[in-house]
Amino acid sequence: MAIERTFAMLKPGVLSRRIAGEIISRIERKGFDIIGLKIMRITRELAEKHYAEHIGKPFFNELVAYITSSPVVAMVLEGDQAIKILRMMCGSTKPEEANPGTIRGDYAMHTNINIIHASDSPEAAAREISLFFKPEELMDWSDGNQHWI
Ligand code: FUP
Repeated sequence: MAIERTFAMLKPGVLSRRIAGEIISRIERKGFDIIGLKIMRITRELAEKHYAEHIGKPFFNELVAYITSSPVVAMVLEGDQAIKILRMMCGSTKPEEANPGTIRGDYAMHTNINIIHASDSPEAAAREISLFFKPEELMDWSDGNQHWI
């Protein structure tokens, strides 16, 4: 087993569409432990840090405007190979390439509002978790169910 933590974010629009519960439910059913969860409004400063790799790209300003436009749901998820498995569940960045059954494949039509973010590497996960959560906001819990998941 390779227990990992990953960062996930339900982007602006998800709360307004009343689908946050459905998406979180998929994540829970898969078997992730939710160890951090909060609703927050992203500041421009945080958006620029989170998406630093995209600074200078043609879509960057629009991306920052979108991600700061209304509240998001930020999460830290734990599980065996959590980073890779959550990325698989999200599907491709472009909704037209995301398979049905993935979150983007089922709930998104446009790349610029593709509804969910998930860390793409252990380095990104560590960086993003520390950007969005204080250590005391994370809850390490175990219910003995790991045997069945
Ligand atoms: P992902 O890791 O799947 O979120 O994809 P990227 O890091 O490549 O992109 C981050 C976000 O930038 C995407 F979720 C949506 C946005 N984006 C665009 O708006 N246009 C693009 O051409 C590429 C990405």
